[in-house]
Amino acid sequence: GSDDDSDTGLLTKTKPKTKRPPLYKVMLLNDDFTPMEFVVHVLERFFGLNHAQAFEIMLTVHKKGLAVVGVFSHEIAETKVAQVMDFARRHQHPLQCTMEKEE
Ligand code: NFA
Repeated sequence: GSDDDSDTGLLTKTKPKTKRPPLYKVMLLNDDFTPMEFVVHVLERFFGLNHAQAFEIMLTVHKKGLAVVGVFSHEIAETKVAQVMDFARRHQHPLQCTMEKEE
């Protein structure tokens, strides 16, 4: 709305800003060693995808080098990345999962 500036007496517009928190893309990166079935399992287990959706995204990562697997708040994105990285490490697969702020 318009606010009266007490110093200058000028009317200045102030934006009615309803600030939304930033969202983060969680991405999976391709490598030559992690088995395809393991990636599909990760996508089902940690991202709630059905088998067909998980297989499709796994193939996109395999062919394109990476894919966005979900968009979350900072806290949820960090948790997903940590869960995937820990699960991959425990199974001795080099699968990488990263997050990036959405533009
Ligand atoms: N490129 C891997 C393979 O051929 C499969 C893979 C897909 C790995 C997606 C990581 C991410 N076994």
